[in-house]
Amino acid sequence: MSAPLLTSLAEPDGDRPDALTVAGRSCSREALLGAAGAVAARIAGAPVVAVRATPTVETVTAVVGALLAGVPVVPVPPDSGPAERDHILRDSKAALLLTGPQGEEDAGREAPAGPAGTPGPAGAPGPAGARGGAGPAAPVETVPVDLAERAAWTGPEPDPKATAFILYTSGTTGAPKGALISRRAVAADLDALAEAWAWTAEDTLVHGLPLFHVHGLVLGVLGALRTGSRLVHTGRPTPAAYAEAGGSLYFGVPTVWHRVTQDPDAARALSSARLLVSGSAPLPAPVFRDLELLTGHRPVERYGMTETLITLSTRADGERRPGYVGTPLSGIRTRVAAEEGAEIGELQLTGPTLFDGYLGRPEATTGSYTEDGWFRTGDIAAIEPDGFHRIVGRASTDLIKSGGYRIGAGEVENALLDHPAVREAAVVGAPHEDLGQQIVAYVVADGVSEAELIDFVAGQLSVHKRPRKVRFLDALPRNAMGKPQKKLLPPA
Ligand code: MLC
Ligand code: AMP
Repeated sequence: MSAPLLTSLAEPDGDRPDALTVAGRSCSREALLGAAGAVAARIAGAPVVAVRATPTVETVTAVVGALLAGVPVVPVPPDSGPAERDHILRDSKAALLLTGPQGEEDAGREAPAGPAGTPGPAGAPGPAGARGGAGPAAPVETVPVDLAERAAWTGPEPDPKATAFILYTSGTTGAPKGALISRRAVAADLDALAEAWAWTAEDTLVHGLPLFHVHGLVLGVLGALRTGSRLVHTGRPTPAAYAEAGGSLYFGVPTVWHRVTQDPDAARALSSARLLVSGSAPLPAPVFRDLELLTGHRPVERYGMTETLITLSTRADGERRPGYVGTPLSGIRTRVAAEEGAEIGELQLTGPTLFDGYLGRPEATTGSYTEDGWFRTGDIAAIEPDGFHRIVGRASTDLIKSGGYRIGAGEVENALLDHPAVREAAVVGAPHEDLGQQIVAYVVADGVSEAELIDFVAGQLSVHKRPRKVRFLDALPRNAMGKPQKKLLPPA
């Protein structure tokens, strides 16, 4: 049984002024705990709370406050446009939205409903903007997080089975689904990772990943708070910022590590680190080798999913092999469902870090498990005789990984089809040296430019879901049944 989720929050060095730094602003654990206590007091009893997940100390404070109060957190990507933000707020039924200082970063994308405690008028577009889909718009109250506030939170420790996070994640079709992640799953995962990576309060963790996904938020914030390590969030994951931060433990997606290898001076500055960790997408073998050449470190690779948290990893005290994501973390069991005689097949998992289903989608939840109760990752993998796992690819080409972000082709296609000039759309992930895959859209449309369509998608969904290229066709290739044949699309 794991210790309560936020056990190490006030320890060690509670008054060290730079225990937590986000985008250049620092605070002590004591200050974080006090400000989070004030958040907890304001939101206690709410069924769920959304957090506008900018890379700020306020976001960390909001998340910690909600976890103290036992209120499930729904992180909202700060650059999400109205279609995506409305879906998340509506689907999660969040009535409160915790934010940093208004207008701090992406001013103009979000109009607050009114001052704190004053919900916008029912039915009026509040912070959720123009709501798509059926049903009236629910008012969402914007609650600013004030770092100067202090309150000692004395509420009881929430049930470990309770939901810590509702993380919205893309499937192959339709809008993102809310994955329910329990407190005990988070605790079990962080403890298993701490063991595998020898991660302790002696470490300084550095990364600059977004605070609305497992990687940056669960590992990158709660991991530091649970192990007691210092955290430096660089705001953006740039090579220069990583080099300057002087940490011992670094997290990055492969795109970040690729960019580090393109900046040899920054890369060399990471030689003094203890461990470089890559995850969220396949780390190309040449990037692994360049990192080793420049930093002297063979990176640790770990594999995970929103629905399972991190389940496989190489270890601080073990072999690290390019192209391999290591062995199961403590408590995780894996199997490969291969056809007779084949070595590769779908990777399936069980263990304490698995999610509790998709919010309000029992059929999707059931469909993500085998009949005998193993979670179906949708990733194709092979397990070597020595237990090392290799991820070969995804079963469906309609789930794209670009820059470590998971993007459903269907969601982008639907956004494109919402443009009046677009009659047909097919979206694919094309191989890309830096992003792993880049989103390419094939459309049948008249009187609209590539740039207009890219901006249109960026305006509706999160900016990272925009196509990087748009190709115009006279018709999509289809089979005799009329189904689009993505394999027959011309090269990007
Ligand atoms: C560009 N921009 C636009 C635009 N085009 N804005 C509006 N409209 C347009 N048409 C702006 C962006 O807003 C941003 O501006 C800037 O351009 C750059 O955006 P980008 O091109 O998307 O950034 P890029 O450099 O490509 O990002 C690379 C990256 C990013 C690596 C930094 O992809 C990233 O952070 N990836 C991490 C994803 C992640 O954490 N995944 C984990 C999932 S959990 P501005 O103003 O903002 O600069 C998981 C589980 C596990 O997978 O195993 O971990
Ligand atoms: P997400 O739900 O955004 O967390 O994305 C999960 C997906 O990312 C997995 O299903 C994999 O396809 C991919 N992924 C994560 N880590 C790795 C890795 N180390 N190697 C290859 N693919 C990975």
